[in-house]
Amino acid sequence: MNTIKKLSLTLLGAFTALSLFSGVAAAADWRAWNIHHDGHPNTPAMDRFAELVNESTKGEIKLEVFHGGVLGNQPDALEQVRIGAIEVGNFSLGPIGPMVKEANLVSLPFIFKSVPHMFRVLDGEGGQIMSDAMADAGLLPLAWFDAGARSFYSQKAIATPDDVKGLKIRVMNNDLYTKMISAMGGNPSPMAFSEVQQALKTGVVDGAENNFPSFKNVGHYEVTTHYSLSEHLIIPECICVNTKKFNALSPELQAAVRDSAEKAALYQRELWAVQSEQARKDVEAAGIKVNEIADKGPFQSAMDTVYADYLKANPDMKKLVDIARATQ
Ligand code: BDP
Repeated sequence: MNTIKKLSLTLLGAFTALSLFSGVAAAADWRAWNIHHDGHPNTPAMDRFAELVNESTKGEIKLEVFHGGVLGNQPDALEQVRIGAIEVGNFSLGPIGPMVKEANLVSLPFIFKSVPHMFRVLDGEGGQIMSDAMADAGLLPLAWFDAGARSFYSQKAIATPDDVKGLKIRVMNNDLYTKMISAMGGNPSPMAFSEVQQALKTGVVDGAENNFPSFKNVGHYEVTTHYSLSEHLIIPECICVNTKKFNALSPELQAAVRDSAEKAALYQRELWAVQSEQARKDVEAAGIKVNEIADKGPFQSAMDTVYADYLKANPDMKKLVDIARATQ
């Protein structure tokens, strides 16, 4: 061994001993993924989460949020969090469904009666089963965000499932969504969120579906004319953390991170309530025609085959579906 190597090994040994016995935990740099930009309620909520983590852990965890999906598209970012290359993110449970079967409960169209109903399911036994399965898959949910309901938008009003017939509709990556569109006679087109505006603009797709804040924030309203309140999916979002990294923290740090996420989620829900109303007003002011759908019955019946096929292929999911349906 040459002298330089010997010297550096000695130094390394001394340094390790020092940090082991000094009692000071090394500060961890954590990165958070967020797909949204300024002007979307989740962006300040994630900033608040980072502030709270940095304050309450007294800098032992230094969390930096990367907005606008700069760390990658959502399915990729989810994989990154699962392996711990990114520590934490604000994710929709939609693209988590293909990775964690139990999380797919929320991607069954019309499974929830309303957003409050969704939160009641999440806060009960159903939510616990989903959380445990997500944590086992490396995506531990710390808190839930409101993401309202998703409805269709395109160049024409949609009032019945028949109006979807023949339309090419962008969906998030999840087989349940492609089946949902096919069951209405449409052509599903799974695509990354960042590509949707251009696809709508150039006619690569005829329509898409989302909530008002996302419809507005990334300019989909600039390239469509009608927003039809089908409200076919009510999908919660999480602040999800890499399970191993979270479990490796001291109980005190775990409590601080969890508490920060819960506070950030309460803030997000307040922002959501105000800003989703405002987003609707803004797109209407910009010329979007919003149509109510008084009878959603035909959309719901069109989903019978989706449920039947899904439960046939995943009989163990019946328990969660029953829990959601039995929740008042
Ligand atoms: C938004 C969600 C975001 C999804 C996006 C989409 O907040 O996580 O990536 O929809 O449609 O509402 O891809």
